[in-house]
Amino acid sequence: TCQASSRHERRFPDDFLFGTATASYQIEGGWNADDKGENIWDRMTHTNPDVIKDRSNGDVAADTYNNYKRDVEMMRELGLDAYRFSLSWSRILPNGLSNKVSEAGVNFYNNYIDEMLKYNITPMVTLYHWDLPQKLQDLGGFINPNIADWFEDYARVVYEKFGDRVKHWITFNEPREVCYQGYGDVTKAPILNATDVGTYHCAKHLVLAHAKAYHAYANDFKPTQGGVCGITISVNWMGPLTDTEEDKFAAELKRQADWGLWAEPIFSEEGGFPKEISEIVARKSAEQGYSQSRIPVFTDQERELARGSSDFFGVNHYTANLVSASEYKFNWVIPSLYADIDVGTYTPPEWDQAASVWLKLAPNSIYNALTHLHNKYNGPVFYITENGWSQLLEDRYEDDHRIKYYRAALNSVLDCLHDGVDLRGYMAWSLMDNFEWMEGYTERFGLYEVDFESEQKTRTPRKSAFVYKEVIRSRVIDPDYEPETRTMWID
Ligand code: GBH
Repeated sequence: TCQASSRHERRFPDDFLFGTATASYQIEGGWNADDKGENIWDRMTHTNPDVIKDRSNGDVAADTYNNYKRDVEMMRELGLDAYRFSLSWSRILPNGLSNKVSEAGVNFYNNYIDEMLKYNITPMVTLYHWDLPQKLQDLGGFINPNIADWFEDYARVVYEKFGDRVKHWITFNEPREVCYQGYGDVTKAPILNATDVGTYHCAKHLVLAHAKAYHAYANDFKPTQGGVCGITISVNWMGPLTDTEEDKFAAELKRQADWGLWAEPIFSEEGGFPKEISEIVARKSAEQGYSQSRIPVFTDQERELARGSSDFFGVNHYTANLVSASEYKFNWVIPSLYADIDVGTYTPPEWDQAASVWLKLAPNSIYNALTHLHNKYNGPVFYITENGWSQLLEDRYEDDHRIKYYRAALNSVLDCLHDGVDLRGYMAWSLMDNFEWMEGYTERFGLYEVDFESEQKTRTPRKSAFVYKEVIRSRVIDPDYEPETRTMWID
């Protein structure tokens, strides 16, 4: 990386979009407000509360459904250029299908979007951040190939309702977490635990759903609305533990399993699933007595539909692992995605540890991940659509670890810009504390603390909020900046 560039080059361009990110189920509440339909997180947390660490749920969460004006006020306090949030599919289409559109749901998002635009904040909208309408789950969710048409129908509704004002669309947030954690494991709804085939069948159908929604926009909305449509994939950096060919190949397999399954069909020249993974799974499936490979293939037509179907690459980035062909292996259930690739991962103990077990401050990890993707996929446009640090509630205002993490991350962003990565924006996760999925409210990612005990779900800026505000204002990272007050203001 470039340490030596002079200070005036270590600046964020004026048109670089600084923002924060959230997701509908994690903040909105209003789980049954008006005619909103039930989604898979409502169902799972209500019928199976033990799967959530503190037995909590998102029924009320930060109550953004009633507090959206305060949220926009916080965006103004921070001086954000952009705000990334997601739409609750079953708030807009209570049954998941497009025959019935909820007026109340559409009104809520109209108000939210209009309030942002009033203050020149660019909305960046995710269509799917994990809250599938329960009705569609009952029909198989992402295992049913019809999901691609259902998702396209939903996408057309939201382009039509909001596309006059929303110019940045993200179809899916983190396909790996949807497919592996939700279908191939039990760490996200719908906790299906179909370890052998769940991840792979979900992966194919999710890619096709994305592609159909992309083409619907490109063909029928983009010509008049003029926005962009892409996908967000979680890309943590996976480098080799040692310089041996075995470890380098192990790291490549790990990258293909973590994000290649979704990125290759969309961003690569050839399209389709990563070859090495397809070969391994086909061989193991035969050995295991399956009549067909556990990983499906794309027909030529499907491959062409998905290839090139994204205007940008959205990256959620948090951390890094070192990958070994022989050491540090975990006892994965056989067969499953990670048993199929059969590699080990390691993180050095000297990397700072967040409250989340999986999250450490890994040096240069944004630079390593983005330059890799830049070279592999011929320099696409990137947005970092999430990046952030968790703490326990105890730290409250003084979140110095988070500040250290953000400064390191933003320096890594500057290294990317310096080396020609076409990175257009950075969204910090998160604007405020929220429902952290299986961890409930025990892990906090917010620049603003939320008092979930209070009636108003009171939001209070942490120190990191002031530090981020100053970066956005000045477009440089001042390593010594200390806020002079704990009281926020709007410039
Ligand atoms: C993002 O996922 C999500 O998009 C966002 O909703 C979430 O709140 C945020 O990160 C913070 O977690 O428990 O060892 O099985 C980030 C990627 C990948 C992080 C899966 C948690 C679970 C690892 N996530 N990981 S483990």
